[in-house]
Amino acid sequence: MSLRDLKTLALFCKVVDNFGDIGICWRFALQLQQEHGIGVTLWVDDLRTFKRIRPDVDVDASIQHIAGVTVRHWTSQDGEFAPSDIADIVIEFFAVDIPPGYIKAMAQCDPKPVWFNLEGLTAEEWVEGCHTLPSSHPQLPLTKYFFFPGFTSKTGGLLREASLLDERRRFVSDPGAAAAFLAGLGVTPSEQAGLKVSLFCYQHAPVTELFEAWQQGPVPVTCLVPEGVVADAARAFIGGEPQAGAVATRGALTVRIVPFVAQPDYDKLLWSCDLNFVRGEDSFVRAQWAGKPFVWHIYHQDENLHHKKLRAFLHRYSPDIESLFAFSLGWNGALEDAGLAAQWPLLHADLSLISRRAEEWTGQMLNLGDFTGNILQFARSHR
Ligand code: TRH
Repeated sequence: MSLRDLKTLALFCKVVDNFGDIGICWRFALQLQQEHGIGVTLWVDDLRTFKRIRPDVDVDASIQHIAGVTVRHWTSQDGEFAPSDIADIVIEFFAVDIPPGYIKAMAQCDPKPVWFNLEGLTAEEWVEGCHTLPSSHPQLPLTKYFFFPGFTSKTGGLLREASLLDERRRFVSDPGAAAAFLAGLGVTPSEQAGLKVSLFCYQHAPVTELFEAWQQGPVPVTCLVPEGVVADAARAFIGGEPQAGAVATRGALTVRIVPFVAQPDYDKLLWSCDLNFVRGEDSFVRAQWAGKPFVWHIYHQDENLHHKKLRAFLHRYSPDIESLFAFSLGWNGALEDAGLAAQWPLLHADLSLISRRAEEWTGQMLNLGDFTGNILQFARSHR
């Protein structure tokens, strides 16, 4: 049987909630195109959310080309497709249902495209038993493979651009880079002298409790909050509308609202801070590559399944750092009482230890290869 060239890829993305779906898909699409020369068509339903992380998106265009990627506005499940319309690799992100007409045309291809369902990132062990499992289509001669990102060699590893760590090393070794980047966000030199913390979390995080702990603490803290994040707690602290540029200092805490930056600059924000609060999946992974201490606010799931996922990650990442374990559980509502006022000084005292752990973890994750290289390698062996 002839082998199918793997020159084109169709990635279907539905923006379920927040920015993560499109954040991950855009990063993945760019890497496929820029590092592997693959012709990527990204089908995405919500162009307005996409524009927040990629400002040059045209929210009214049914098709557009951005940085070498073809972006199609995915507006319905209708549509007839011919085998010639079908990409060599077809990827459903987070198990979205792709248009039935597209699947029908996939079945008419010879050889067939390689078809994946990409799942969400979890540290739970069951993933290793499901990663790359095939699933036959009930009616059509097609096989779909389940592909999972992860933290072990029995998973697809983590998304990472080839140049990322070199870019980070250059940035952090240039003492003026962080100061200039933060100044560009409006952060003053005196604010930069404090413990710099970026805060990206969901609205339900115990932010007010954390602000109180910082405000009454002995350590000057400068908390940078991207515009639109935890607006209620930010508004209450600042005493005014939390738009970019708003700032207030109470006790040892300064809270500054910074712009919601384009995706590449978000890495620089993480690299410029001493401690990063991240959430969901993409910023969570970027914080791991930033090699700095981070606290993860996990995406909420029914029956508190997210607490199980959180514990699974903490057991892998920092089983022996009690302060990070306890603070993370409190931050995610996994304890009766978050107790952040008591937990914060313990976490702060361990920041050097946690920094060392962060760097070790980066090395461990590097050894897994990168998600994009891994999925292409699998596709080549299953076409
Ligand atoms: O926005 P999120 O909460 O997205 C979530 C998660 O991905 C979750 O796993 C998923 O199930 C849910 O969506 C549907 O968090 P996440 O994953 O960190 O995505 C945020 C994206 O926004 C990430 O790519 C970083 C980017 N970003 C910027 O580009 N600029 C910014 O200023 C900030 C704060 C974030």
